[in-house]
Amino acid sequence: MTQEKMKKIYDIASNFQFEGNLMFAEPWGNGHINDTYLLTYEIGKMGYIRVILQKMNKKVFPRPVELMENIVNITVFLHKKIEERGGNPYRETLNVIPTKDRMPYYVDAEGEYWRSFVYITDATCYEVVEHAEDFYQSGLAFGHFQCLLADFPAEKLHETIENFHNTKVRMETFKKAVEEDLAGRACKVEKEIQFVLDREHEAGFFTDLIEKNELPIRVTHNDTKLNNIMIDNDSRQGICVIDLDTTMPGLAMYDFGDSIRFGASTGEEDEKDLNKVSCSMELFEVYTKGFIEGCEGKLTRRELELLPMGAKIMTYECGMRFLTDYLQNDVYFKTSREEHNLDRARTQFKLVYDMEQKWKQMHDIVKKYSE
Ligand code: GN1
Ligand code: MG
Repeated sequence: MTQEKMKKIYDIASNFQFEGNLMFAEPWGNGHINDTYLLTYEIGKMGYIRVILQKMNKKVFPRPVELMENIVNITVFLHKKIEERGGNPYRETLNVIPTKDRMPYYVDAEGEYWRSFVYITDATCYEVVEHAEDFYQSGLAFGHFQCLLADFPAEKLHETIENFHNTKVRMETFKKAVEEDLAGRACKVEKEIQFVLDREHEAGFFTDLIEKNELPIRVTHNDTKLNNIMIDNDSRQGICVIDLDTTMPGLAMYDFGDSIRFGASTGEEDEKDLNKVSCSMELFEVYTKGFIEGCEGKLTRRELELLPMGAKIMTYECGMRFLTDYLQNDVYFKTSREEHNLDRARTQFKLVYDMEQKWKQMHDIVKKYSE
């Protein structure tokens, strides 16, 4: 970090209810949206304490006040539930650290919004599944998260990003991006554009069912990547679900599907060598088992049947979003190389294609755990 950036972080940090002396600040994690830092404080003779400080992305989340209201409501609700069940509410949910003015966010001189969370020690976020058991644990934890929030008053939640998993609307945005071709890149990705268009008839699959009131709307996380879960280093349990920015009313299939697209892939999300990318049926199976168990019997027969569709549509949608961003000159997701978004889009399309080949197998696996 530059000296200037470091100074800025120190200034921002001084507005929060932190105690002790700030010793270090370092960039943290691999999120594509917000800027995250890990701060280490020394408190007298008690040793070191760490906290997370995060600058929220205002372009992606235009209403940060509403967003933080959601997060406070969700985390306070989870904190109580976990306590009642005899768990550790400082490890099993995020906890917001307020500012000195007792606000859940701080607005700096440039109008940027910052927030802070208790840091969860001795736990790790993984970018790829190293042990199948960890992926099972993440399924269990995301299923459990949905379950804990089953009686959360959903009407209290603001929609932080409108139409977030409305694949039909995502398709319209994609087609507009192709037409406008702002970055002049469309000619380089004709094959990928065609891949999306060939499957256009599936884009409205879930939105149509929602319109017809055929599926239960639940409070879902909506961004259930493996790296949005912390796995305890000792017990190897999925200890805490993080990145709650998109927790909103949604479908169980979204949460199942987004986990599969990221965690059941044999390659990283931005892998350039597509030969390394496929949807592992072994990983699909362990996640399915974990997620269904974590939901504690709350999923309806129809929801269970639609889990494979959730995987396919979430992967398709995400690939479409990466390609849209590539066409729009990389304005949404953080990138660190010229074709980063294109590489990401390609892995997603490879996965969609692979799922299409393994469609029957995916259904058989879901059936096996749905009895
Ligand atoms: C973003 O913030 P992060 O990195 O967990 C994105 C997700 C995408 C994901 C792709 C608010 O998640 O929707 O699926 O990147 N979050 C938002 O890796 O757009
Ligand atoms: Mg994240």
